[in-house]
Amino acid sequence: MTENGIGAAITRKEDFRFLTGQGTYTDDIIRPGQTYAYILRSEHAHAVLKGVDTAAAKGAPGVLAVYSGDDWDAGGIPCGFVVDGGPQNTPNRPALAQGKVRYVGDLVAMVIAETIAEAKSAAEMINVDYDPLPACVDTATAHDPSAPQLHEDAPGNLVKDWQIGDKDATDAAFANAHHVTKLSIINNRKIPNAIEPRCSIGEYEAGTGRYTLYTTSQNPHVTRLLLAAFVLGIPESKLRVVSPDVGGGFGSKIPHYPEEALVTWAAKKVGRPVRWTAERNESFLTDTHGRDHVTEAELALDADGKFLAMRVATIANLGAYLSTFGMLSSTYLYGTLLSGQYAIPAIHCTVTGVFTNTAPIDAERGAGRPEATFVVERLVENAARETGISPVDLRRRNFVPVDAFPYQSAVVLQYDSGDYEKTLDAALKAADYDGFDGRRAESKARGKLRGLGLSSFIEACGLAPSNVAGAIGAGIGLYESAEIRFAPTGTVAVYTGSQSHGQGHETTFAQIVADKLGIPIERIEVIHGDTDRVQWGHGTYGSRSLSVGGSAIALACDKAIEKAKKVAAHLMEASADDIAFADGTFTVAGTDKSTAIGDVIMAAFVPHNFPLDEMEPGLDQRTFYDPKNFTFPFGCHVCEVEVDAETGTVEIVKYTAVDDFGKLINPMIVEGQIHGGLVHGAGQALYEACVYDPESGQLLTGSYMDYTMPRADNFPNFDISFTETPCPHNPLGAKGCGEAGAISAPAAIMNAVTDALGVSHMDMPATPLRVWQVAQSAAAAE
Ligand code: MCN
Repeated sequence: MTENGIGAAITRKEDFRFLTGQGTYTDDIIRPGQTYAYILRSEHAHAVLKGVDTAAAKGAPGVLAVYSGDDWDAGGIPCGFVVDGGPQNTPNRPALAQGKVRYVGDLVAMVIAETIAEAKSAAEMINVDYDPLPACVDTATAHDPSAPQLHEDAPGNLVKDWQIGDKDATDAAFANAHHVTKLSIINNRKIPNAIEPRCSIGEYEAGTGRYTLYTTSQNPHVTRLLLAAFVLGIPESKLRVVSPDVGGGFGSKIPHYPEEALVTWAAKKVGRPVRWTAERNESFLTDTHGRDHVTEAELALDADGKFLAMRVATIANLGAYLSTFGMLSSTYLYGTLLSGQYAIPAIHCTVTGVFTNTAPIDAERGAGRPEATFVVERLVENAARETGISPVDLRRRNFVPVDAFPYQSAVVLQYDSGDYEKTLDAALKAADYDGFDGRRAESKARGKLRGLGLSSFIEACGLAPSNVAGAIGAGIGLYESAEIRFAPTGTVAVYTGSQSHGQGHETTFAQIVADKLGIPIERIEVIHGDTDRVQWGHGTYGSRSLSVGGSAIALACDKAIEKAKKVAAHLMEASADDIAFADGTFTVAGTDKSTAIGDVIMAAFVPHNFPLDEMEPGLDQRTFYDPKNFTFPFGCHVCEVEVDAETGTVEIVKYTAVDDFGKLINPMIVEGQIHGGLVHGAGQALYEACVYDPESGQLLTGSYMDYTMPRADNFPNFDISFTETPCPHNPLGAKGCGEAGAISAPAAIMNAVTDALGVSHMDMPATPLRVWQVAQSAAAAE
């Protein structure tokens, strides 16, 4: 193995600049002549916008321009995903509200001034005439005829009624079931809370007619496409989008936001760069939120505990406007995952997508798959408790067997590879499952309730085969690109269409190249995030960067090796067919001739005596890799909690995760991703709740005083290990890992909490107040 190549747990190359404060985030970029934008936002959840008087603000000191919806003359902010190609209600969304505001934080006016203080002061002089309307914030009732209506062209606040699976087969299976387990589930709305707030700087160069947008994006090319083609109506070549270092996103930096359009549009109008940086309260109010489902779910079993069918009906809150990929998480990334690790012959799922007077919803770490896993794993756990079959046995009885792969589920997906018993067995052993009764008794002796919960999860990641993306309604294909460029002295630049925002791509992608080419990792640079420098790419989400983007890099390396073999053959006066390559050295079969890759690279740049009619100079290569299928990582997580029934506090005392991501490129980075994902999922299960006032539609949890984020001292050391079942269809054999923790943890934790409390269900987050109430009721019922 090449030193620091695939499999090496090396520290991250990018961390030196991050840890020494030398990263370049969007807000660090200073442009000559820059101006500052402040966005005046709606204080009402729902109101008619009768007038926006900007006259006084326009005359305020330092002010260069003030715009309201009346001034917005560009296109609406587009939605990039129309489920199944339509029909879908997708009302127009101007960058500044016109006629109505639809959530607290909706954009009403933009002030541009010499300083941010002047912009803010001037915004106070804007007189907005609102006629408040009743707000609709409740997911469960948004579709009721009596609910306040948000959009004229979306009757009943309906985005779309969607379904998947075979209804008749499912109903028939339920009719013959021996036992049916039912659950009503609220999957709580989350606010992603990336550490770096959103920031966008727009710039216009009159001489060339070119715009530049510096922005906090997970997918700069997608932003360029949407902004150029749909909003500004300019050729894509007239817009450069740069996303430098990005400080976390968790999905919230996927969408194309109105603020990005506004600063770019306004830069031409004011003739100077315009910058906008979100304050933390704006992040709470206006970053896209995640989850927010209300679900009725049922699982049908026969007398032997075999699953017969699953029936799920979900209302999914999409917020006030459709965000770029709004409906994707609630439909295809949700309904198709409802088979979990199990062979379930019939599944039927309906999803009713609704508008409400809340911030738009889009992908949030896991995006649909945590919601699906929660439904499946809570149903399975409860079915075990109700039938008296142990949760372990019930899972074993229903797992997709190891010889059934590729496995065609009842909801479209074909699982690539898996060995579910293996992760279950490993997790039970690592968690000392057999010793749990003893630990529970010991907790009881101390007056504490101890519970254990399992989650055997699956996810579909590595988004996505382009033909599937197209078939379900995405406006783009989802291949990924890589270009590998050499310099004469043997350094390598790797241009990737994905966009790291904390995942460590500069390290892991360089490891792939080091491994493939036998070049030291210090001589490899990974470049992303600039549409002028990098070929078209789709960015980072859906844990796709390694399995799709990394595969593209591996294939580009293979192409470069093929070309280099010809150069090496020329240098060593041999036939290219006789050249072998390993660990950075080309050899001629059957001889002791060899030449190092560094010499071959140099020779490719100095083709003094190349047979030019047979071989071009240079080694650079580009690949567009379109995966054949998603990858299907899986695992088994075991959580143990201790509950104090007196105070309602829940402590995670033991967390064991055995995951399978196929081949690991950097086990240390993968562990870090698991840590982050688990904490993300634990946040949803125990701490984080985004709450809007049901009457006024005000966000009640709009600051860290009200919205509880998990902290390091909430957790024990996680026990993390891996099994390795390679992905059979990508060149690395690797599956994605970035979301797994967030997908699995909520179910494992809530299975443990309900086990401790001896109740069949409680809603997330299991806050002390809720747990205390449930514990009191449970005690009273005894
Ligand atoms: N990796 C590996 N071996 C594997 C799989 C992955 O070494 N078998 C490495 C990859 O090379 C990469 C990292 O692990 O360095 C994550 O890879 P992958 O699973 O492909 O996920 P992405 O890079 O596409 O990241 C997206 C995913 C998502 S969808 C969210 S949301 C998320 C996340 O990753 N948001 C994050 N992790 C985050 N981490 C940070 N710090 N900040 C965020 O906002």
